[in-house]
Amino acid sequence: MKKRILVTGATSGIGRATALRLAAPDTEIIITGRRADRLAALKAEVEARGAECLVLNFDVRSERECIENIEPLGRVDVLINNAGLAAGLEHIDCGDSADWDAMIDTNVKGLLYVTKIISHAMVVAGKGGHIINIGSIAGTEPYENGAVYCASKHAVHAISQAMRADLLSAGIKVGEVRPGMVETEFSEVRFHGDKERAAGVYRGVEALQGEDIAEAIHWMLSLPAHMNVNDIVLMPTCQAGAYYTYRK
Ligand code: NDP
Ligand code: 8X3
Repeated sequence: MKKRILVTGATSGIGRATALRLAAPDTEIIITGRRADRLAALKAEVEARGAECLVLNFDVRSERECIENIEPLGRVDVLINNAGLAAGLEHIDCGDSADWDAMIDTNVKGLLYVTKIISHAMVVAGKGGHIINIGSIAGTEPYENGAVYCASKHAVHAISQAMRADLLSAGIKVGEVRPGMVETEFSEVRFHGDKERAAGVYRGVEALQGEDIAEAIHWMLSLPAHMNVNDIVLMPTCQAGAYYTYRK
């Protein structure tokens, strides 16, 4: 039986790289996101690696859409909770509540909606499973201008630890990957499409790439049944924390 792996937010960056890294003849990769054209193109790439591929085009902020798309799947062996964003970078007194809603609704509530459906199916099936949440160094290091993004990733960190305990007796592994700077569309999204400002984030540094995070996820999934990686923090060599980046 093929291993069924669902990756949220597979249209770009870390999610896209992960879907491709995990694609193999013994897997079925379920790719999700809002941009249907990107999903269609990725499906062809995943299938070229010998995997089966199913596309689910929905918005994780809608619990109804999550239920309609995910519940009919039945068994899923691996869930990569990756869909997420930062929106805006300003002091709390100047923050935009639409940005706050987008981050909380996606990074926290969307992750919860997807996780509830899949973990419930895993518990009922009684065959274990593996869930990996993409957190961030922002999940333990709150930084200036990032109150709500950091709060959302603190929530992911707390949820990851609590759900590991909740799902322990069902033999479901729960891990978290907490990256530092990864060069994806993340900054372009954060700055509402301002490509030049986004490029500035990665100027003078060799940031991580989505493929680097995918490699860590592949390793976590490859370990024997009795081994679980709870938490992994990955940064580029030029970064030592949210406040410490060496630029050339
Ligand atoms: P990208 O912007 O490149 O990718 C984000 C992905 O999330 C896209 O596929 C996007 O798909 C999806 N997504 C966003 N909102 C929704 C939504 N409402 N419903 C469904 N899918 C959604 O960024 P990254 O790859 O960098 O980000 C992936 C994860 O990694 C995020 O959780 C982010 O917080 C985290 N992270 C990123 C870091 C970085 O430096 N880049 C560092 C630490 C953590 P679509 O728009 O098509 O719906
Ligand atoms: C993304 C990395 O440093 O912008 O989670 O919080 S950072």
